[in-house]
Amino acid sequence: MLNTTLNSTSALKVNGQRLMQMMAEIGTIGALPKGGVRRLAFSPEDRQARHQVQSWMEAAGMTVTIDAAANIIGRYEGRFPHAPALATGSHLDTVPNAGIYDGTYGVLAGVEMIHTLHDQGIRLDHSIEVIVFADEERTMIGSKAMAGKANPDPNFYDHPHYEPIEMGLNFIGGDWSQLSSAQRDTDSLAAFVELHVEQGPVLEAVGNPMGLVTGIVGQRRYLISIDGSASHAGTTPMTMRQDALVAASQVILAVNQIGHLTGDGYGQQVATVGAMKLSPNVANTIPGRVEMTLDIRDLSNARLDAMVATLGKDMAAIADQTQTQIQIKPQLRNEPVPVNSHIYNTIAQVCDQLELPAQPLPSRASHDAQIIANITDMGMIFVPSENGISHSETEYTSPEHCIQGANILLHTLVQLDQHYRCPEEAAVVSQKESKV
Ligand code: HGY
Ligand code: MN
Ligand code: MN
Repeated sequence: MLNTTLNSTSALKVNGQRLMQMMAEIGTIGALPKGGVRRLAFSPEDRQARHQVQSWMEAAGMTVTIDAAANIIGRYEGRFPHAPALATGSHLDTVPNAGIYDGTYGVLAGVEMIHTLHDQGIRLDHSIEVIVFADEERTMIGSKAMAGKANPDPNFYDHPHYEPIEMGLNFIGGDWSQLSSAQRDTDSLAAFVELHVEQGPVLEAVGNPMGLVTGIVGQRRYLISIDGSASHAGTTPMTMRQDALVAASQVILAVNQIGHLTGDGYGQQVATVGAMKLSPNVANTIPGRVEMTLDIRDLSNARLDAMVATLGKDMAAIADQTQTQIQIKPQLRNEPVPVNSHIYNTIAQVCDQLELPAQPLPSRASHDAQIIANITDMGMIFVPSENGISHSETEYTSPEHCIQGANILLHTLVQLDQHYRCPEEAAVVSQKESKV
């Protein structure tokens, strides 16, 4: 049991002002002129934000360690320190033109939750960990390594636009050569709950309730390369061209078509070409090579398999018709994951106790939580995103919703602390009983 009576915790509230102050301060690291941030994984800004959060973790009464995958682990000891810990967390790295909430909000709400417990002298039975996962936006190497799902071959993570992953990881305190040591046993965590902004329009469309996440979509990311032949734009007849950009444009339309499939449960899947690079990229030369990314998502692996198969057939026909070579290289694969039903019900119950309306919905963004679900029970809490916008400088969530979400996280972990028994406690209780 808590070292204070349970009803005293029901009045517990995070220090909203301190939370929003941390949000504002961290938003100055990598700040962009229009109010967003750029803190690419493994960048100096990423490292600076990580250092800042580590000092806030220490000020909140946590001990801080960094594992070989460069995950920051802030730990607030419980009464039974050898029992599996309860955990929360998210990421600090961002897409190039990001808002200040994606990932960062979940990390800082976790730090604020511990600071509140520490201020009140409250120790739960379980230790609590707040985890900052490394590079969530591109490779998810932090959570994948912790879950034992990282590819041990660093070349798998190679990408023409990024430095080798070994260098990046080492730059922020990891050690690629020891990556496997970051893997956690399935009995080292009792549960993991991630708090995150919704990044979509669902909650706002129904009056901005809190989000009870039911599951997280499957996601597959690829690098598509198209090779034709670069030659003179003036002297090469149209009938003699192997134009990589013409082929790429047909591939982009084929991707868009699988995104619009209907029937057989289709209708919520998404398919995106988000980045493209062509060479030699000059006006008077026919493009010889195009590299582009493919990102597809759905709640069903079977539909994702079918989308990949359909696109493969389309690309073979396009390559034949344009006399180009088209290759597709997997970059990332996340399985669709349901949340743990007990954690889901606990979050719903806490929203009810806090008199906060709540709405079930799937997460159509990926999160570290779906990777950590490989090693422990997982749940997610969403707060609304204004206009459903994210991965944009105009991303916004109100302070009121940020603070409500942090209170839901706090009370969810307090209740899970009672649900997941500590083996050591069982030993203490049985000792007491035997003395009677
Ligand atoms: O792509 C995603 O869903 C996440 O923001 N990394
Ligand atoms: Mn995120
Ligand atoms: Mn993101």
